Amino acid sequence: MPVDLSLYLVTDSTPAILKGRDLCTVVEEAIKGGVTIVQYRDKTSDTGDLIATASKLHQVTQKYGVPLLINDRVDVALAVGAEGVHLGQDDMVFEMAKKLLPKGSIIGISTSTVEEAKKAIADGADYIGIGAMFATPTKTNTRSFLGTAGTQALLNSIGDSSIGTVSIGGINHTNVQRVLYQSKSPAKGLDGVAIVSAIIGAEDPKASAEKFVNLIKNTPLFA
Ligand code: TZP
Ligand code: MG
Repeated sequence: MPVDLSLYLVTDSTPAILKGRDLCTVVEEAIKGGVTIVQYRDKTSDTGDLIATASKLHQVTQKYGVPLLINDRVDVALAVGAEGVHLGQDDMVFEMAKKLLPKGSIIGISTSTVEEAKKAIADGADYIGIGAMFATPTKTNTRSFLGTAGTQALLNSIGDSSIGTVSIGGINHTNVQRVLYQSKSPAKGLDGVAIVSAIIGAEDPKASAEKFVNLIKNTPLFA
């Protein structure tokens, strides 16, 4: 069964976003609100802490049957038995990750160009994260902002590939329908949106996720 990418939560542990709250509690609330997949992304913790947090998160996600992916770190995914990984262009190459992870693991790749997207498809990735959609304080080393037109152009180049697609970067309640609707290309639409601060940083992560679910469901032509 293909993975449900429709409301893809990416975590953030920085104080500006998490605001001293417990990450596992925030993620559990978000799942109760309708998040369909979770990526643990933590650019600062050391390996021991990454494994400890990933393991706790996995207990939460497993309770709800939601896949947990680990950003950057195949070793951490293996250590906690996560459902897969999300890899950027500078991380472990796809072939190596595929070889190391158990059969059936989910591998997603960050892409911001047509070439990167085509390579991910040729490799056999499960999905691509396309970004950044808009400028965002959550990730400041972004190479380019695609906007809906750039995202649509990239989707156009994908043709009839069955690879999953999610847009990431600066997506919130106000723009999510525009992102899904305006990015739709004749070749391919987006399968979902990846959100960090608009859910993790929300005062009520469950209510925020619920609102996203409703907006996504009611976006014209989003199937
Ligand atoms: N990759 C591209 S933009 C981004 C990542 C991880 C951060 C998106 O965060 P937010 O808070 O949803 O704008
Ligand atoms: Mg990375």
